[in-house]
Formats: sequence, structure tokens, C-alpha cells
Amino acid sequence: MSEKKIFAEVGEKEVTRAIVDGFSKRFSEYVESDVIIVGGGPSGLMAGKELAEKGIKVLIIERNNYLGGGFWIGGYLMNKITVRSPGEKVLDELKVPYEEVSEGLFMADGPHACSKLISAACDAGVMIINMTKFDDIVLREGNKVAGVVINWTPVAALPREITCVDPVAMESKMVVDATGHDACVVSSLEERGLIKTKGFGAMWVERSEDLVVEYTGEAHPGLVVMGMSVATLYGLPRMGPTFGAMLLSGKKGAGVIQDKLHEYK
Ligand code: 48F
Repeated sequence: MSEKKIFAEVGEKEVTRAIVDGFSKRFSEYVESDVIIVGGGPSGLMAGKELAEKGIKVLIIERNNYLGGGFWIGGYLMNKITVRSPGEKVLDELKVPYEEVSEGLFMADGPHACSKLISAACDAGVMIINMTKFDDIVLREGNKVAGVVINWTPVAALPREITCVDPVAMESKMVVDATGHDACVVSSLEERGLIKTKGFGAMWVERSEDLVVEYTGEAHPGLVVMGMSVATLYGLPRMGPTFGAMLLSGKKGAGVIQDKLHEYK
């Protein structure tokens, strides 16, 4: 065996301690945040980036190992992302290369666009917890949304007969539903009779993108909806594989939150 060392002399215990202490410290800091965004797809990442850039304390909860939601793949398992104008302006901001394929329609590589967006959110200072599933909502006086109940994704998937692991809760001034078509956070309010979901309508890209951005906003005290959860809540047409509205919805939602945050302690 070679005596010459390439790597520093660091053993298993130091590696384990670094992971456990590093994670616990950050997790503990974000037990109380300004904003919790549930869902790390294009709309949630965009909003997180915009808010964190303004110095707002943002936590993104993502049930998968990977961030990006449907933004890696344009549609039909083909990784070309399309945006209709003015979505290309956001691609410019994110420094994503693209080409104009017809007047007002732009195309980029999914992996390139998605990784740039994730990187921009991380650079802005968003705290991310992946492999963590939104389980339920936290409500306070007047049914104002005040946080989320979460559990590890693999634990949440375990059959009850194997084990029941109680979840934990994270508090925040505002919560965002950016969970896409499932609108999971909205659903947890609906289960309590606090909101009514219409379910998204048939595909119609030319109406859907405008409407999703228009309806992005506070749907219940303390809860902002953005991305495809907006279509699910308000019964808007689905848009198919175009992403400009996801990016602009995230931006608009971030603006709504900035205006509202001061109202919530
Ligand atoms: O579905 P997703 O990409 O949502 P979006 O930001 O964008 C929609 C488009 O991708 C596309 C479209 C328009 O172009 O129709 O579908 O609205 O990302 C949603 C993210 O939320 C996560 C999910 O894994 C995905 O990364 N998510 C969903 N449910 C939960 C969750 C949950 N219960 N807990 C945590 N994360």
C-alpha cells in the first residue's frame, strides 16, 4: 500500500460530526423563518431567489431529493424548455442561453435552465431542505397560516403498521403553495373547509399563462399560491410544457409577499 497521502488525515467520526452538526445548526436556525415555500419547482425557486435577494429569510421544503420539479424536462420526456415572450427576459437574468424558434417563442435546454435557477436560488441564500414532505398546515388565530408540519419523505411513505413517526413543525410569517398541480398546501386548508379548490381545466396555453400570473397572490391569510397550484385552486386551464408563467408567477408571488410580510408578526 502506498504511504504517500493524497487527502488530509480526516476519519469517519469527523465526517459524521460535520454532517450532523452542520445540518442541525441550519435546521434549528430555520425552525422560524419569514417565508416557507413548499415545492422547489420553477415557481418556488424563482420566488425563493427573489425574496432571499431582498434579505428575507426563506426556507424551501422539497419532497424529492432533486430540486426543479418539472423544469428539467420540457414535455413528453424531452428536455427542451419553451417560454413565450416575455419569459425570455427571465432567462436573460438567469444567464440561460436560448434560441428564438418562432416569433415570441423561445427554447432552452432543460438541464441548463434548471441548474441555473437552482444555483441562483442557492446563491441568493435560500435554505433548502430536500427529502422532506409537507404533511399539514399550522394555523393560528383567525385561521391565519403560520407554518407547516413536515416529515422525512421516506418516513411519510412508511405504512402505519410498520411504524408511526410523529412529524415536526416549522413556523413562518407566510407560507407558499408551489407544489404544482397537486396544490398540497391548499388541499390541507380545503380538508378543513377553509378554501374551495376548483381543479385545473383543459389545456389552453394562450389563456393559461396570463391567468396563472394574474391569479397569483394571497389565497388565504398567510398563504400565497404560485405556479400550477394557482390553476388547480381557481379552475384555470392547464398550460402544458411552457414555463414563462411559472417564472413570472414566482416573481409576482415574491412581490406580493414583500408587500404583505409587515402585516404578519
Ligand atoms: O410541479 P412543479 O414543477 O410546480 P410549478 O413550479 O411548475 C409547474 C411546471 O413544472 C409544469 C407546468 C407548467 O409549465 O405545468 O408542470 O408549479 O414543482 C412542484 C414541486 O413541489 C414538490 C414536487 O416534488 C416538485 O418539486 N412537492 C409537491 N408536493 C410536495 C412537494 C409536498 N407535499 N411536500 C414537498 N414538496
